[in-house]
Amino acid sequence: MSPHAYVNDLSPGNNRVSPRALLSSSAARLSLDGDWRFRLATGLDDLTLDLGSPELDDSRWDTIAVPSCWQMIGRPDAPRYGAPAYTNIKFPFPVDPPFVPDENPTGEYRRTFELPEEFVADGRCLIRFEGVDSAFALWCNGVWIGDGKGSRLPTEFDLTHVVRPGINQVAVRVHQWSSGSYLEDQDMWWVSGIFRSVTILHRPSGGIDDVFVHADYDHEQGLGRLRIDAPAGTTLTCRELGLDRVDTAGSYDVAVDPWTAETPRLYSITVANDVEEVHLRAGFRTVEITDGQLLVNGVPILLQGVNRHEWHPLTGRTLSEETMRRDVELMKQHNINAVRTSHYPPDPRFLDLCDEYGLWVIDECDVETHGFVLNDWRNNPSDDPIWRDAYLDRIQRMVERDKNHPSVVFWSLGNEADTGANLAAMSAWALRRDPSRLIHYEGNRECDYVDVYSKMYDSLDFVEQVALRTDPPTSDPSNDARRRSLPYLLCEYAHAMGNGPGGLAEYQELFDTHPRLIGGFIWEWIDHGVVLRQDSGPNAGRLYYGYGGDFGEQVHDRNFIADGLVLPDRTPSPGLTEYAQVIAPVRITIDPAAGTIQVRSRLSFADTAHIGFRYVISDDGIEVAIGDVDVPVLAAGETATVSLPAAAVSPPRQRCERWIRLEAVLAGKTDWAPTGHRLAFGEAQLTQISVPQRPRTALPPPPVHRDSSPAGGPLTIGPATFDVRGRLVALFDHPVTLLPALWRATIDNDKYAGGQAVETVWEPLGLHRLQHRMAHLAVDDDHVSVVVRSGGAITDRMIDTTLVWTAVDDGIQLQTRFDLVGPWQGTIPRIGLQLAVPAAWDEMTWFGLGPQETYADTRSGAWTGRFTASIEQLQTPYTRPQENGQRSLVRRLELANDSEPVLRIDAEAPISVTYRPWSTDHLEAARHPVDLVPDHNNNWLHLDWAQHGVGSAACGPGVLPAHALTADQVVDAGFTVTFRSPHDH
Ligand code: IPT
Repeated sequence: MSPHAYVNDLSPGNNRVSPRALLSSSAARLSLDGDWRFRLATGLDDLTLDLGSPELDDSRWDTIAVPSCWQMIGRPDAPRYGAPAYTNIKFPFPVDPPFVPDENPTGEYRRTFELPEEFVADGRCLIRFEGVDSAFALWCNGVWIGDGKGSRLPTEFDLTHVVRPGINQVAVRVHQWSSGSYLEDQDMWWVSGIFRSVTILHRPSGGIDDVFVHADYDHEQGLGRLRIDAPAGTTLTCRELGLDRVDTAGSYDVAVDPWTAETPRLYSITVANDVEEVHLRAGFRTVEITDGQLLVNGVPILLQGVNRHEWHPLTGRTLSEETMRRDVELMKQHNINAVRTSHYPPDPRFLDLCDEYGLWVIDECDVETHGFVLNDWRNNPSDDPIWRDAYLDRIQRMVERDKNHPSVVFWSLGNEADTGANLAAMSAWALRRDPSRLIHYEGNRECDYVDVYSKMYDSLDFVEQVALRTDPPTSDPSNDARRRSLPYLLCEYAHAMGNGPGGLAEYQELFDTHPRLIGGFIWEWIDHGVVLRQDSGPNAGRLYYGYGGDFGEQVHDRNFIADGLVLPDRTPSPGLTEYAQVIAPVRITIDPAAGTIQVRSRLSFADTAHIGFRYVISDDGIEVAIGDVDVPVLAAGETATVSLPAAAVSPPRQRCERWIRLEAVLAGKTDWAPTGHRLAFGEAQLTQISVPQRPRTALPPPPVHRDSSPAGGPLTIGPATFDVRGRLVALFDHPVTLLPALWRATIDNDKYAGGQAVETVWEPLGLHRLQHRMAHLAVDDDHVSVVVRSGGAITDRMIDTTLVWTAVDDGIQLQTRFDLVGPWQGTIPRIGLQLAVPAAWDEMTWFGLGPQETYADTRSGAWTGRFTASIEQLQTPYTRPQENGQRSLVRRLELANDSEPVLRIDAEAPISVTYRPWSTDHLEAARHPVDLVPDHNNNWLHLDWAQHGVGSAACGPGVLPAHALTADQVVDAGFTVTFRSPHDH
């Protein structure tokens, strides 16, 4: 038999120790993290034959850090060991299970370590690998020890028979591809190596190898019940609960504060005997499904979650504790209460953090066979008995490792592996081993071996049908009654790729209304960008983040890997701020007519004692009063109504738009945010000026067009100068030009099937390459009125833009009107004007929604105010450049040059504004943010009557009708703005 048989065989591993919990213990341990000798072999024909031999001279080998992913070493400037490769569903090798190609990059690792006497004095000495991707073999002191698979799962081997006090030597051979790869086809980068920690553990004889803490909570009695599975003769101590070295064989009813994600109360416990002490933290809670609802401690809960992959742009799937903590803190700061560990068990320290900070966890097993779908699921391992052991092995290793974490409420069998007997067997095993938790698996549509009806990316209509139980029945009628009795979960929805996701508020509205809906998890947490450095051009030297195809992959899935709520460097994207407000712990509704503010708690357990309330009153966006509002402490789910503050009741001194905003902020500091951190807000307009969502024009339809007759020479009307054909050339002596614009730099959601696919609708109309004709010109003493007809080559569908310029006292007014010409149908990206203004105008101040970007269906996270930002700050650097940075409902804006205002624009009714240092064409052409270079002469200002929403069509529903810009809405379309010189004010 070949010495590498394990690479291609079905065994989950050989010679391993039975799986058990990861315990913090008094027994000796030695970390093997640090430098190892390393050599990368090209494949099985290139191996070091005596790799395991202590005599092998490896002094000329490289050194590599353990843990790490070898493809990430040296990035961005000096990568040494191949490159990461991205595929979503496709296997990057022929689908010939369980075999993988001979061309199989293989990392050979060696190191020595000094073992203190105590490790060998008695008992056993183990070595534990927390994660090795994807298959590996181990030697110690020249002896073959065993092999393993299951990349994101722990593996332990017994070294007792080979180790000795003093210097010992280990060697590990790690193969990028193995039979295990068929079960690990997650939507992520293929990277390899010993990517989590390695430890040597002393297991004293008579020690405590494993502990299973059962900490239930009886909400009716307010009692916790503590039961421990531990070796006979061990004792249990929990000072706080008055338990002092009681027998672990007993069961203890104790008055406790329960654990919930909102109140993550943990109790330190010690399990001990004469030879060993292990320390754990118990959280008391009981999880159950009753009447189609998910109850924790008897209370229905709503999961407001994210799917989290483990990623860092420099280190790949190797994460520092600091990075994990950052993720958890960012989630808590943005009101997220749940994590699905898509699609594998995370670094175990992450679950400690979830216990500590409070997050509900769906712990997902390392199983995904998605690539088989591209071959009609032929030979899918999920239903093939030869793979059964491999499946069972994986669920056992996950459950055993993570069984003591109160945060884990669901075991998930895996992702996108279709359905089959092996998955059902995993479920049965988990249920037997741990009846206290629930089983999740989205692929089991019939719901005959799961506890929750889980789906992905369903439309609002479908979700509502499920909520009302009017959805179609199961395929096997005998499953229907059970499925209808289960709660429904969107384990993935709202695809956060690029600009978006839009329409979160509508989903949340459904979740908040129907008890059967227990919430959802946004896809996904982070853009998995890989750090790169731009090597030439004006941005040479700058870092950016690569995606699929940037590493020479022959097959790849482009930027589908950049679909997170945080950018690769963990900067929150506007989507995260939007989500935070949509799932805020309190809903604030202000009713100016009644003079009241209503605050409703959306919490399930905690009261609002930790939340303070403060109001801000602003006149035309300028803050005129701030103060505290006394809101009584609300129990979970309660509502209170208080009066508007007195300052809000007195009328403003002059005619203006007066708004009040009530902010809910942290009253004191928490583990995850400082005092004053904003959790939610609500706002209302106090004065009666109405703010239409879309302006209507006062201009009549354009005159029957005829060729314009050039006037005598350049025209000047007030501060505006036009060329002979009526085209704007200057405003207040600054060069400014203007043209109609219908295109936006394609967002990811515009490209895919569920959306108004650009390729089928917008491109054929040539909206990205409009040609223009001045179709009409009329001039008198203080008016210039023109009609510009614009259209794309080939088509007779065009748009007439009427522009009427009128000199007014302190500036010049522009009235616009947009009329579609020909049989238009469907959606249009935007309708408005694109102005080229001087590049020196580097700052914008606006009165409208802000501070972040907003689109028709992403307006929850922004409020009405006056905001200032540099042109740089106005851009959102999406990992793949695309339309971004729009500010909506803008009534007034001011452009400034070095903080010196140069141009003011007042809109009669609110418009949308986008300001950027490059044109839409330039933005469209860029593949990465470093491809974008500010234009030499111009900045580009879009003033839009409307823009199409963003939706979630990259992998979900498109823009909802209410947020779409469709041809039939273009009736009396147009807006009026006045350009003024700020010096006049
Ligand atoms: C779904 C996957 O579960 C997830 O891993 C990710 O790939 C996501 O799509 C898209 O980014 S599967 C999809 C075919 C619905």
